[in-house]
Parts: sequence; structure tokens; C-alpha cells
Amino acid sequence: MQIRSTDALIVVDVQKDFCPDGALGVAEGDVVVPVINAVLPRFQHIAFTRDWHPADHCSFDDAPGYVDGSWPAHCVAGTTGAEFHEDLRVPDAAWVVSKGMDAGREAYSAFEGTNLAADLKVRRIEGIVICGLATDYCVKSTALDGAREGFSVVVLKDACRAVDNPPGSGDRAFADMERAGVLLSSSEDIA
Ligand code: VGL
Ligand code: ZN
Repeated sequence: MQIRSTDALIVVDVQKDFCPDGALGVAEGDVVVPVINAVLPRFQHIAFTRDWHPADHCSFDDAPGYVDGSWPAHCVAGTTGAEFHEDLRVPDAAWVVSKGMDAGREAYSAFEGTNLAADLKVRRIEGIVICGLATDYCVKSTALDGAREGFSVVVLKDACRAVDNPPGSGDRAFADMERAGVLLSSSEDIA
């Protein structure tokens, strides 16, 4: 696909805590970093989202269930684990979208409780290309909300990795996104 000036790349939560050895490590989470770095130069508009929780966020649990939406403490604002992966290239012109900052509510989607939709519309963005972590939570929610907001949405499958708990939830998430009108593509298709 040919990227146009009306397209934006949205890089979801490529943070240390979602990479192997992180507090909520996703298998192969770090593998997406070079893939994303390679497509960055194609885009004039890039948003990096980050999970940016207060220390008492409602999803945190000392005995996390995962499948029930309770998680080990992760991506606490200002901590090392909340930093972007050290090899992720973050251009100066890109913008950073923090989410999940309200202690009392979960917010997987980058559109939830943020100005992302308005910021994209001010820039006359029509299409969004999404990649990052994790496929079955924040990538999926962001893609579905993006479609609901009226953007044409493409997800780069090879630039995503899933929590995959319960097993298969990563593949199911891709199917859910496709059913909602999201186009599944690959970094190799970005020209
Ligand atoms: C995420 C679980 C909890 C994500 C964030 O970025 O997909 N998953 N918080
Ligand atoms: Zn979170």
C-alpha cells in the first residue's frame, strides 16, 4: 500500500514492561521494534501511545488473573518499565499519547480518555496504520475504536505481538478486527 500524507502510523505501547523480562512481558514483544523502525520513515504523521498508569491503577493485582483483566503492576508513569523500548526510534516530530492515567478505569484503547481522535482530525488524517503491543488488548481496542471513529484502519500483523492469554486470543483478535472492517496487512506491504 502507498502511504499518503493523510495517513498516520499509530505505534501502540512498545514499552519495556510489555517486552520479554518486563512486568507484563509479551512473548517476542521486542521483535516488533526493528519492524516498526523500518516503516517509520514512510509516515509524515506518527503517534506513539504509552500505557501510563498511576501506581494504584484498578487493573493491578498481586495475584493477577490475566484473562479477567487483572494484571501485575505495569507501566507505572515515570518508571523504567513504562519507557519505550530502548531501540525504538521515536522521531522528534512524532507525538506521544498517554493513556490509562485514571486510577479508577481501564483504558486499552488509545482513543479512550485521550485527544487522539481530535488530533488526527485536525491534521486531516483519514487512514491509520496500527502496530505494536499487545494484539489482543490495546492494539485491538485501538483498531476497533479507530474504525468506529470513521478512520480507515490497517493493522500490520507482523509488527504486533499478543499476550495470548487465553491461548488463541491473538488470532481471535485479528479475526475480530477484520470483521469490524479493519484491513490486515504486513510491514512488507508498506511502500
Ligand atoms: C495492555 C494489558 C494491560 C496493552 C495494557 O498494551 O495491550 N494490556 N494494559
Ligand atoms: Zn495497562
